[in-house]
Amino acid sequence: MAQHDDNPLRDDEIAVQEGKPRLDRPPLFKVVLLNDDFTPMEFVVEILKGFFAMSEEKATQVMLHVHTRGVGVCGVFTRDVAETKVELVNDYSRTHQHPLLCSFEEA
Ligand code: TYC
Repeated sequence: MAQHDDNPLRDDEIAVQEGKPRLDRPPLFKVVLLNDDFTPMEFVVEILKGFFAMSEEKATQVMLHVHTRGVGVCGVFTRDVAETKVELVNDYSRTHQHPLLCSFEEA
């Protein structure tokens, strides 16, 4: 019996439980830009291109949406990425002395 249990090729008696097929997805957050009366349109377009990898055309479209509607989505990210983007954008705007506000909310 010992002989037969010790045989490394005999694995047919081990019960194997399959794992759950996937992990839950992490919560996602929308990074948004708010309109104001002072930040130049070109600066907002530069932000959308530089921090959110938008083309000139897409960035102009999103900037005009924010300009007319008051708020617009720049992208959807996990919490850490959203927090970092908001901090980088707000720091950059402050450095250039523009009041542009970026924030995030659960998607
Ligand atoms: N309203 C600004 C202007 O007329 C432009 C602007 C657009 C500012 C989007 C902020 O998030 C913003 N110069």
